[in-house]
This record gives sequence, structure tokens and C-alpha cells, in this order.
Amino acid sequence: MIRTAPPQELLEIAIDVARDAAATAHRMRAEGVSVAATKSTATDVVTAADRAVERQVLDALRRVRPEDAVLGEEYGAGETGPAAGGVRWIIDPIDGTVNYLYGLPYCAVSLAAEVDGRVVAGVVRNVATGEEWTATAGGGAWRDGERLGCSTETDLGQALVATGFGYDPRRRAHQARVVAELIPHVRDIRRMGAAALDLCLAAEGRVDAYYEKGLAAWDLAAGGLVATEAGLRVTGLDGRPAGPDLVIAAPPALFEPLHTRLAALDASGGP
Ligand code: LIP
Repeated sequence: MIRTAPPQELLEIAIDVARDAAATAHRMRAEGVSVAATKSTATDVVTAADRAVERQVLDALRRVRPEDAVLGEEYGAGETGPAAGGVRWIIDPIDGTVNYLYGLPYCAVSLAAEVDGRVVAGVVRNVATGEEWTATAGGGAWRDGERLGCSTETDLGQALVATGFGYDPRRRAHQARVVAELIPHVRDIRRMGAAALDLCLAAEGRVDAYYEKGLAAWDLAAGGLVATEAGLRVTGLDGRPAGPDLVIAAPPALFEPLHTRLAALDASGGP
């Protein structure tokens, strides 16, 4: 039987699962972390914690909603089929894996629930600090019980813009050229290393905007809902949906000037 549920019910499940998962990640970090394997390149690492946390999330979701589909960074869709009108959970067990490996306090468990292809609930929990961002579609964005609103900055030249870089050296070279051309036209750039957290910081104006090429669904799903519900426009270029080609997350007043610059710099292009 395909069973959906109200977004708030799905959010409450996500919060419970993400809190336990973040506790596991935090414990494993304290016990010592090393690289378990590499993926797309020698710098695209996965740790035993990434794998253990995703397995924990999958087991917890299977206990409460066994008929749901899943999509995780480490184990993909597993044995579940397409959501087929039901719920699909989108999991990044540790977003900001390199930060986690180095002990930098900027990495998060990201868990979202998608119904009929639309993300309707999401939670992002910083493993190191315990900060927790949540959102439901139409229900607003929150951090630790505080309702969020995005930056009110209107001048791109005064905007603090977060971004990130891929693991492929050829892509990084293209992205470096883009940011080198952009930086004279904004207040400054921040590269902190976890897309889900970057999107959440943009949701509360701790950066004014964010963009990045190369995000996977699990990087974007929960943080993208938090940013959208906080009032940012979260899209790709030229009206395309946000996705691997490009994610731009900006308040309405900054979106067009930032979009125009990124389009002119071919920010969605390159390898
Ligand atoms: C990370 C993203 C980040 C990007 C990093 C990396 P991961 O995800 O969240 O925005 O710049 O290169 O892809 O690999 O830590 O899950």
C-alpha cells in the first residue's frame, strides 16, 4: 500500500531520525575518523561514519515507514523502487564530509521527504554544533524554534555570497575562474564546504546568497526547502530548476543581478 502523510508528520519523523544520526556522527568523530574509500576523485572521500550513519537512517526509516522509497548518497535507492506516488526520503548522511574528516565544525545530517517529486519536509542538523534547521512546504523555515527570514540586502556589491567547488580538478579550475570574476562585484565570498548548511545560512541571512554547480539531490533537498521557505528564490539558470547544472539561492532583490553575472560567467558550464 502506498501511504503518504502530512508534511508535519513527515518532518517529525525526519527530526527524530536526524537527531539520532547526528549523535552517531558526533560520537564516531570523537572516536577518530579516517578515509574508508574515495569516489569520483582522490579527494572525494567517504568515511566509515558516512556509511554507518546512512545505514542507521535507512534502518530507522524502514521501521516507521517500510513502504517508502529512499535515495541516499552512499547507498543510492537501495532495494526500494520508485516512490510511485508515495514518499521518497532523500539522505545526505554527512554533508561536508571533508570538514568532518578534518574536524571542522561545519558538517550536517540532511534528510528530506519528497512526495510526488516535490520536497515537502526537511531537516538539516549541524553535527558539531547541534544547530537544527527545519521546514515544511508552506509552513516556513525555522532554526531551533526561531522563524527564519532571508537577507534584505538589495545591493549585490554589498552581498556576502557562499559557494563551493567540485572534486574534479578540471571543474574546480572552471569554478575558480567564475569566482575570480565574480568576487570584485560582491562584498566577499565564503566557501565553507557543506551545501546544506550554506543554504540554511542563506535562509537566515548569515550569508546573503549562495550558488554552486554540481550539487546532488541529497546536497540540495532539505537545505533547498529551508531556503525557499525563508523567502529565497532557489533555481537554476534561465528558469530551470535548481540541480546539478547550477543552484542559485538568493533573496528576490539580489536574484536577478546575481543570476545575470553567473550566466555571463558560464557558471553552469565547464566540465
Ligand atoms: C559537499 C557539498 C559542498 C561542495 C563539496 C562537497 P559532500 O558535499 O556539500 O557544497 O562544495 O565539494 O560536494 O561531498 O561533503 O557530501
